[in-house]
Amino acid sequence: MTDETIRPRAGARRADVRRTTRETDVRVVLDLDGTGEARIATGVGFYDHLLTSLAHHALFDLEIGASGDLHVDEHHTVEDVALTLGAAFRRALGDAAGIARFGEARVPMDEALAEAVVDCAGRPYTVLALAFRGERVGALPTQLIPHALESFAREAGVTLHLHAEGANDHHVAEATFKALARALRRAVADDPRRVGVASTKGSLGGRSTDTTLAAPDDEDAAVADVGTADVAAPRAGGAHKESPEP
Ligand SMILES: [Mn+2]
Repeated sequence: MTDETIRPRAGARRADVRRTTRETDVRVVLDLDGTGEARIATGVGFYDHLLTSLAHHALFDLEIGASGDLHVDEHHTVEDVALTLGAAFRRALGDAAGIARFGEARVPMDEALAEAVVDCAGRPYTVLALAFRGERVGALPTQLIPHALESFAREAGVTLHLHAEGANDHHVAEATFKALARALRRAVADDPRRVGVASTKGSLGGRSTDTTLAAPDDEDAAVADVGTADVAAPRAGGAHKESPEP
């Protein structure tokens, strides 16, 4: 190997996570090194649209199947899909060795403009300023969009700063997910000059180079890590069940 930009991966960055509660049953299959192929079926059409856009612009392959208590409302389904996607992201990223760690992007959609800045360091935090004007876009209540992003960040162990404004809520939401996608794509990309993790601590948050990963500081943010079949889910009654790598 003479080209330093070609760094073989220790393993595929894929995860297959299932999360089941009395309210929802969610399965997420995620490949961080995909082509943007998405098959999303949450039962909430505009949410499918946003998640499809996320996968497409992040170049993640993403399959999401969810059946939830939509007869109650969209809340549990939207939240639990986001939690499961976050868990899959964290698991797929593994020890995060060799990645850029930080990413940012600004994406317009007609009159709307969104900015995303992310840190994939195992530190769940969200700062959101999303200027929605109405109560819903299609079947998705706009107030669930920040809730979904917070839920994703918590389980993914990602710091998210997202700002977006515009006259049309569909545009604001879509630009937000596209900006998030582009920022995540950059953050998880290889830094060919980086040996090990991009942290002076030597580990990123709860991640380490060991196969048994330490829990993050915030117990609420705990997710099933490598070798863990079941852990308590953040919302009552849930558990992640992670399929073994193929
Ligand atoms: Mn909730």
